[in-house]
Amino acid sequence: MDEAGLTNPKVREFVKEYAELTGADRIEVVNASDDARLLEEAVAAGELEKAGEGRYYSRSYHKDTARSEERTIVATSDEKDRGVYNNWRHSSEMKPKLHDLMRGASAGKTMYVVPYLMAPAGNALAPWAAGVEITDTRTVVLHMIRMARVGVQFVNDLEDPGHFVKAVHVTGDLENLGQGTDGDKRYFVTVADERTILHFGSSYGGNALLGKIAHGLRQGAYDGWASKKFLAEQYMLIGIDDKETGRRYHICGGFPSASGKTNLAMMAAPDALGDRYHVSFYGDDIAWLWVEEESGKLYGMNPEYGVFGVAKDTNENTNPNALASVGHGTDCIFTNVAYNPTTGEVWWEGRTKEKPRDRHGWLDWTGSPVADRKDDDTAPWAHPNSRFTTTLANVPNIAQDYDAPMGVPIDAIIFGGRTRDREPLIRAITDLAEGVYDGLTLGAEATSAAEGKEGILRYDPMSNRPFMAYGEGDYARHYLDVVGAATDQPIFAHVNWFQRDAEDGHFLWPGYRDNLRPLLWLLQLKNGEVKGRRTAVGIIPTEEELDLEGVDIAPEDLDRILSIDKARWQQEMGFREEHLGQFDRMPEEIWEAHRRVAAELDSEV
Ligand code: OXD
Ligand code: MN
Repeated sequence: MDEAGLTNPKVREFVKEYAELTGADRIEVVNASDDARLLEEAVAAGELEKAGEGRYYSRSYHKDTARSEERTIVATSDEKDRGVYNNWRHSSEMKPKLHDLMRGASAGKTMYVVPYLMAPAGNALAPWAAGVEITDTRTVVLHMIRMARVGVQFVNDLEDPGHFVKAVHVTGDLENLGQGTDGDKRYFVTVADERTILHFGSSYGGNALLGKIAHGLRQGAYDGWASKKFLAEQYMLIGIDDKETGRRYHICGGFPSASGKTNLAMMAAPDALGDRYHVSFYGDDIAWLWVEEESGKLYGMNPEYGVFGVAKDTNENTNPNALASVGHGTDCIFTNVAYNPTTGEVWWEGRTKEKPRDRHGWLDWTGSPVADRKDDDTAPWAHPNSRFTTTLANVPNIAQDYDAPMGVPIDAIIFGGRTRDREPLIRAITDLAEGVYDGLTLGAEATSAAEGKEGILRYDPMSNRPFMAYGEGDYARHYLDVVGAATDQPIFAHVNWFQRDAEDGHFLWPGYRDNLRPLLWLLQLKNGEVKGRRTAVGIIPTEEELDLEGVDIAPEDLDRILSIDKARWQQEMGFREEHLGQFDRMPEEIWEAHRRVAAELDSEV
């Protein structure tokens, strides 16, 4: 610690405590400048392989490929923090349990100490963004360097030396943890009122990169509520420049997983509108929101420094910017995609229409040669949750000011479900309580019988269901308070790119780059430049208002995505009532919004 210049005495105490507990052989403090050396070491040790020049490939243990929601727990010392989704447990139960699991579990290993900041340096929320992850896995360190700002400078000079998140990651013996069985030994615990994260039993993604989800979402949400200062949301964040007027707008928003959040965040303007508009990328997964003191406006920033993107279906058509961000020389890391060690190529389902024709040399995500497969073996080559990890600066349309301390003023907050009917292309909501109500009733269609019944959403409030840190009613209250305190209220909207024809199932809206069009309409509505058409569930664009230059869409399809199916909506209101009824202390404003929408639907002809 001396050698690395780690001077914060509280951090040093924390490191010593866990070095003793886990029994690690040696301690290594990491700065971002150690990246090249650590990459080399990881390649030499066989933890990473080279995927061509300046790109890397890793494979996780085959039973350790995704976040585990059942094993994820928020613990505090106050039972009032129990919510429907946060798997609350008392910290006096969980801390000893985790300490027992971690005791001696890093023996023989190096304990890496990764000081990080989940904010641009100097940001108003930086006091809640400092943390130290200690981990016994080198590839976790390499991911953290890409996903967060890493270095001792982020914790050495804290105003309060003890105000950092203590994040402990111990991998455990992956082959003997009973993943997914009754004897599952994994635990991923955020002790939120002690700002301590204890994760045991995985080395993958959100289970192991503790800055991202455990701190950036769960701990951040709890801190934002406890301090009354901010929100931590699973939102993408983009800027839209109107080159004609010189105005710049910022939109953030939440989408349940597999609803196209990364593609939206990295989108380029459609060709027909490209001369006038430019979309810039701030982040694809997390936004922290607060009211900026001087202007009184709602501001947002992406606390992350990189993208941990789902590889599946990423291609030249769906997301060319993502592909460019993982090109040669980017030092990106692929995990669990298909890999060809002879050529250094990588591939995943949806990368190209057809699989690589020459199968020679290709290994699937488990490391087995695909050439040895039987003809009828249809198992995917890449794991469906295979990922790419790359820093924000590698994304071609990264916003110029992505690293600026100030953050950006938020003009609109959008929620996007994935629903085959009922939800129109866009409906704008100008009332705060109705906007929050809409976010709380966000969901995506159940995708299999096990997950729910057809036509009934799997609700995912604000796309935060797996990241809720405290009670949902208290969360709604806090959201209303934070956004309600802003002088210039953002406009809300619900979007849906996924409506399908009832008969042949084709998508009614082309999606991808064309998704900019309804967003431009939303900004025009906020500016008073268009009026839209009022409905019980929000304002929707008229056909004339939506800029459709260069879009190939049948008139009857357009009509469908710009209309409201009253009967389906009335049915939905019943489901929503049940959904909201589960939560304690749901603010009266939210229930009023629900009743207002229901009454308007009933009174509409
Ligand atoms: C997630 C992620 O699991 O962003 O949502 O990785
Ligand atoms: Mn996410």
